[in-house]
Amino acid sequence: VRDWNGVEQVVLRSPRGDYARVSLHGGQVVSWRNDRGEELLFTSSKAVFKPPKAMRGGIPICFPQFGNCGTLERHGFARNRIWALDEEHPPLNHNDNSSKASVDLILKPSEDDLKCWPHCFEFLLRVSLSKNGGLSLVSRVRNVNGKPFSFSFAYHTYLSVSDISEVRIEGLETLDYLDNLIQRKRFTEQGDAITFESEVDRVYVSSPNVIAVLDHEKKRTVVIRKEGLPDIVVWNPWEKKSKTMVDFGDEEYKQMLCVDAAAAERPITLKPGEEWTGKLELSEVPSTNCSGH
Ligand code: TA6
Repeated sequence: VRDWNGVEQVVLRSPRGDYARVSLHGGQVVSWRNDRGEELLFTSSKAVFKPPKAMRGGIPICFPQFGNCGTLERHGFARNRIWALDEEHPPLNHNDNSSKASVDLILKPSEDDLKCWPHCFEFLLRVSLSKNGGLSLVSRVRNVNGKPFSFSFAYHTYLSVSDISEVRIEGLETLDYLDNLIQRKRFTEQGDAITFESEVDRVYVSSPNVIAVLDHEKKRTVVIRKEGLPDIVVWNPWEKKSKTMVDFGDEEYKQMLCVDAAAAERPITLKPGEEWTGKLELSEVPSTNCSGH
């Protein structure tokens, strides 16, 4: 655990030299590097690190709301809060010859949170780095014996890519998607893989639990595995939209792609005492050619 700009961060390392850094601000993974020291997540060069505002990049946790609907701030308040280390499970390192280095963070609602979202929840987040450098995030949300409540959720994952026009996503073919650019109108994906030549902001619904993001230039594939999260949100603001965001460099849209494992179309409902688990696993696979995965 170390202090960074006044907020604690936890650094996880693998025996191979892979590395992840988790900030207690927002419970946000802010860096994930492979054993060659390459950064696999995007962080804007203009990212503003000013708690409580979320920092643009890494993997912000969108809870209890994904999107702009409703009364809460966009994507909910969890990513704008300071989380605590879960004392019951102190950070674990590989030198404890465990299979994973991991840290457990916890978020509970403040009085102010309960004013804008009057539900008693406990949110446990476990971030782990496996021996082969895979990154996993497990979220457990429990309804602490209040009234039933519903929430939407996303791991808002900013992947670093070499050139967005050379990137393709495999695994979402033939799925229905809601297009956020046209009032969430529903379409069916026709392509054999998703490629990018303009702004994209889509929720692919009822998606498979394994998809691949292939970066042709870097000869790299990031495999995304998920559980408990039916949807995949795909977002690239492209040039015009990115110029409207102060914390987004003008040309940076070319080096990023958000591929978010989410529960966005249909909220998740928990009865008192019930618990939901949502899991994300990211692994980097060097791709010799970018056709197969
Ligand atoms: O990922 C989809 C999305 O909802 C886009 O519509 C865009 O708003 C993006 O998230 C960024 O949201 P943020 O609050 O991180 O700037």
